[in-house]
Amino acid sequence: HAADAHRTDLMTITRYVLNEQSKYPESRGDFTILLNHIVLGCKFVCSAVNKAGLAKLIGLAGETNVQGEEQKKLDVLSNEVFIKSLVSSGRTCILVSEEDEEATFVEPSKRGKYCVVFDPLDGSSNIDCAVSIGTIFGIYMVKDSHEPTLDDVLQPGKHMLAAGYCMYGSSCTLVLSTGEGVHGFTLDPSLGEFILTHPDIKIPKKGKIYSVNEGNAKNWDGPTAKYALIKYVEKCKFPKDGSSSKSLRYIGSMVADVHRTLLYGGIFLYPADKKSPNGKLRVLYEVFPMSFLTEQAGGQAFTGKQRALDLVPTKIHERSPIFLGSYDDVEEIKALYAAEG
Ligand code: AHM
Ligand code: MG
Repeated sequence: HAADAHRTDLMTITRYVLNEQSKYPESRGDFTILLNHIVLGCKFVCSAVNKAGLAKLIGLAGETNVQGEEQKKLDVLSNEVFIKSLVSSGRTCILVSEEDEEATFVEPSKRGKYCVVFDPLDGSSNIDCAVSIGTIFGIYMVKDSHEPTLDDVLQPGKHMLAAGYCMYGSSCTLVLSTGEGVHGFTLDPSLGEFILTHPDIKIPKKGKIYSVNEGNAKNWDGPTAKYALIKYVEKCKFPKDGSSSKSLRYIGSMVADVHRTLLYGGIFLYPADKKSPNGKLRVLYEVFPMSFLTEQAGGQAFTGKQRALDLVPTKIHERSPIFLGSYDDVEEIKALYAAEG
């Protein structure tokens, strides 16, 4: 039986990536090794997140908390685990993390050819109420591994080799694209393995959900952004063409909001506003990976000016507005921007 085959022939993420890489004769397993070290970081964060509410009692790593001992914040701890795991993989040369002001240049003896940009724990304001949070990552190839420079990571998103995120939600889900579609894996806690559960994710062409922090509307930056956006959300609520209104869903945790958008369709928006004139979300490790996945799933990602993946970042922590999701829904935003601009 097919179901039996699935139960006994487990497609782990490692097996999946090994299969995929074996299509390239020059592949020596480096990418698989790199990915395994990212996966290890995700498993650690998953386990730590599951214990977050207990941390004051038992400590994040499960050790008894000596009274008065300062516990490391979950995002700081997650960052350390990712950095150490990625360096020890021997496959990386430059690491850019949301948590660190400066990029990490791996010492020559441990250097490999990949650059990893990541946000180890995105949405951390949601930790204390146990709402879904996630890790986001993107992978570039260095040009010259003897002389890595910041220019190796200041590349447009379309140059990424792979991108993904891990969501610590009601289950732990890792979504990955190596440029050949988008695939979702769910952590089986009893095995400690990510198993392929969502092969070839395709975002619906048009969705019924919009996702934006509408409470910011007063601050939406004008005039283009402001009027285009106000028109858009008005249309979502009061469609004039007889179609039904859209539902609003906003978790305030990018990984969860984008994950839902990929699976159910619709649009996720984080525009510029008066407080954040370039938007809030970071180009390298938030906007790019999510835009890469959205395009790979058949959707679109737009900055208000251009295709998001065409953007060339000039600073590692640069921000950009982002509108991503179902093809048709993003098309509408683009039209409104063109009309107002
Ligand atoms: P963070 O990196 O400080 O956690 O902030 C990023 C998060 C995203 O996950 C989410 O999409 C966004 O901030 C929500 O912002 P807002 O609260 O302004 O709606
Ligand atoms: Mg973040």
